[in-house]
Amino acid sequence: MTTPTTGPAASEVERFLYAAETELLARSIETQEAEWVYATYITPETESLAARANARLIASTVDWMKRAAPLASADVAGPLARQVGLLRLLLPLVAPSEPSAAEELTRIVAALQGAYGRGRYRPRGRAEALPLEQLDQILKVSRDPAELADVWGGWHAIGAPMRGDFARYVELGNRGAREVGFEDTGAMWRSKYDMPPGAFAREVERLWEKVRPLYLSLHAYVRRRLREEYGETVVPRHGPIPAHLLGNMWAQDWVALLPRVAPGPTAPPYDLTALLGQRTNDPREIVRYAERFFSSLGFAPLPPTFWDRSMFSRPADREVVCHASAWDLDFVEDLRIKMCIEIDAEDFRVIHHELGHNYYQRAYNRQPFLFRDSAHDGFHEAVGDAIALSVTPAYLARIGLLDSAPGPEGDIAFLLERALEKIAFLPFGLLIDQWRWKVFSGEIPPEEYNRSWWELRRRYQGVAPPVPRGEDAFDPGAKYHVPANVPYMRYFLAHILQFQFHRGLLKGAGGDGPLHARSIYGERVAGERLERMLAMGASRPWPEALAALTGEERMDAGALLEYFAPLRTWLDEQNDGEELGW
Ligand code: X8Z
Ligand code: ZN
Repeated sequence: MTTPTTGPAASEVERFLYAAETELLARSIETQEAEWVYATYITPETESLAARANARLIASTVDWMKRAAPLASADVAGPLARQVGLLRLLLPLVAPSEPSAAEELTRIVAALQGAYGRGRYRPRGRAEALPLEQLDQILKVSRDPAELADVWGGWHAIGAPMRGDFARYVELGNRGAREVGFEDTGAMWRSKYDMPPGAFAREVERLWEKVRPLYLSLHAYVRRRLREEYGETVVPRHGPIPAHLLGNMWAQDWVALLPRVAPGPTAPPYDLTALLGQRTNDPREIVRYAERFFSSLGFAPLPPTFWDRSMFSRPADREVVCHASAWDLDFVEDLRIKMCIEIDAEDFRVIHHELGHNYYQRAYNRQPFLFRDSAHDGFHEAVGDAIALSVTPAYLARIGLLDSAPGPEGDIAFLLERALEKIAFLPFGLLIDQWRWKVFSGEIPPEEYNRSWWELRRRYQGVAPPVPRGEDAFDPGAKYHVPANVPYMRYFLAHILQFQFHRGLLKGAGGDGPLHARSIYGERVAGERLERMLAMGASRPWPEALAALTGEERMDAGALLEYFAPLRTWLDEQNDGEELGW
């Protein structure tokens, strides 16, 4: 390596980063505290506290970014240059430097989040307005298309009032992103993957093309079963599936349909919701199951403060943001989850997902502040899900939740359930940010927000709204991550990566058999390898982190396809005579 002849020396960059990280850590903690209080106690005052903390964090981050610009060309060793680069990508939103615009933007973002959290709807014929969890429950169990359409439309109405604020958020956020050198907020989001933003957009398309045939197969099978149930006037033979019939508010997870789409001989051999309900009505007990899984891999138990400070249930006396999330308030060990846990199979999975975040956060807590993050954001979302792939029927039997492990005759039902969760999700995971990227770039103007949303929903997912939706509605606002300003492509990536992690973790683990039947429960060697990757945080480009776990440097949908191979064969047989697509 050559000695730098121009530009600042490494020690100067080091001093700069030390000062920047010290201040940003303090500001970030302050913001997390305000955000936590707001999300667990929505009032006008907590909203304003959260907005102000965010404004201070953004201002300070932008200030450090601008001061870092002359250092970017510094010929210093890798880690310092990487930290300076990550500083530019620290926030999902940048406000314009003009104080009144920054104040307006942070106020809007907090208000949108609160509007979502307070959302309720009183379904026809009911006495009370219900929160999202209960509306979603109706979507899971009702088979009356009129009731389903009512509940679906009622929840989606919460989006309409957000439209103006959302358009303004796009405008102001873009101004901020341009001030710090990005084309727009979407380009900033696409820059977080150790490759040029254009290459990243192509990378997600590449992955989608690999899994699309499996999605088409699942879609055609489910459409036929729903057509048999509801009749061809409700579910068309060749068209998209009506979105209110899929057992989930956004048609992103179709697991609720399992009892109706699994035919007799492949009927689900057990009902995890019922098994959990027989054990306990205490949400903490359900969280303990997931904690014990991580312990079996060699991870230390969660700290006592986790149990004291987390929010596990919807409080009776105040408004909260129920959408599940995992936190690390001091960026060291003040780990928490915030979730309105229902004792059921879905939340059993979500808890594993959330704890994946917490164990990741703790594993990288000795890195410099700017490296206290995942290799890329899809990694953060994939860890807990990869663990949950090890929650096999044999594992459930091993921990005593099931009396005995079902034989391979249950495999198709099991894989169908997993596909209704994971494969159904893929196009949804992809399209949210396809939409937002175009919104941020201006390709989709405000007067086309809803039309373009449904065009993408139809193109990728093959679903359609129960009634025509015009520009008086703003349906993206009815999905948490849009008002909450959380990028979404991470979940698409995680749905590919988690299978790759699962396959990688199993290398060298005991036992054999097909991917879907294997579990890393109790496998210390797998646990050590996982810990090593998690502890890297964001210190190295993500291909290196991926290689540490799997030996592979590219994201690869092959593990997912291998996992579902037996189901693919079965679906294709079932689809004989069906036309795929819409
Ligand atoms: O938002 C989440 C997690 C919190 S990080 C519960 N997920 C996405 C969603 O609910 O839409 C997990 C899967 C997709
Ligand atoms: Zn998550």
